[in-house]
Amino acid sequence: MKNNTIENCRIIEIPKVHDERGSLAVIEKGCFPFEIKRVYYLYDVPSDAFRGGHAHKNLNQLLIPLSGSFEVLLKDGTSSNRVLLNKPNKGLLIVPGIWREIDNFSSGSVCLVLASEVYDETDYLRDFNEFQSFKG
Ligand code: T46
Repeated sequence: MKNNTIENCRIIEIPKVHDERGSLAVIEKGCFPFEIKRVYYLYDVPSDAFRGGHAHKNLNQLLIPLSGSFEVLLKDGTSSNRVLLNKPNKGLLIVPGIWREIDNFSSGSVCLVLASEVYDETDYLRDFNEFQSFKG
């Protein structure tokens, strides 16, 4: 977990069915490499808001821009990468041991998060120095 790098984070395309009535995206077992234990979502986010600013020790997550767009800055202690999420059928897999900062929310955006574990505050690294020590 602590050895994960930003290379282990990737965009996952969610299968969709499109016809003249619109699109239907399907998330089911096997779509991505963890079982879902929790689902939450960010909404009514002001465009100048800054979310995240932490890492998780053991949590896998898939962030999906259900509506609108936002950006995710990923850091592994050595490298960083900024990812724009703006397609509701393209989610960002964030593996454990990766610092993330989320900003540039468009008006009305909704960020759906599928998570591999239930909420546990002790899983958070909310201080960047603590994160760097964790990464060794
Ligand atoms: C992440 C981004 C996308 C709960 O009580 N239960 C929960 O499941 C979560 C996620 C949070 N909380 C409480 C903890 C805080 O008192 O809600 C408050 C806000 O949480 P936080 O500051 O962690 O929110 P974000 O938006 O900065 O980060 C959250 C996730 O924590 C994080 O893993 O990647 O959404």
